[in-house]
Amino acid sequence: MSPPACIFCRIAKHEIPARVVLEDDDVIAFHDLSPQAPVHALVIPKAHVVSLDELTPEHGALHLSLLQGARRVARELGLTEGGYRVVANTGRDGGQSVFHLHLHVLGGRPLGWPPG
Ligand code: DGP
Repeated sequence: MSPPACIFCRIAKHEIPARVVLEDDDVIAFHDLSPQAPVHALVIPKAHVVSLDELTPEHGALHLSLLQGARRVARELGLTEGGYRVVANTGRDGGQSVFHLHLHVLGGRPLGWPPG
């Protein structure tokens, strides 16, 4: 079910604009509104899944679609050679602020570790 107020559900349905990088039947990827690196995109399932913690075996091939989506975004945005980071902030302590599962794909500069 898709909560009417979920901003990422609305992006997935093209009800609100986003700079889309790629899209298929299962996932859509778009540039982050508030980039934390020279390249910062998000890969989301089109179906509403709250967080990585709610992505279960019942979601089947969606796991693969999301990971391959991140890889395809990295290729599309020129990150493959230099490398990149894929992050799923999950829940309160994980720093999640939008409660529709998303993979951050970050790159374009050396990224620090550990995260804050
Ligand atoms: P997180 O804190 O892990 O839940 O990341 C949510 C990200 O979503 C954050 O980096 C900003 C981004 N974001 C929030 N609202 C929008 C939006 O309306 N459009 C786009 N493109 N990105 C958004």
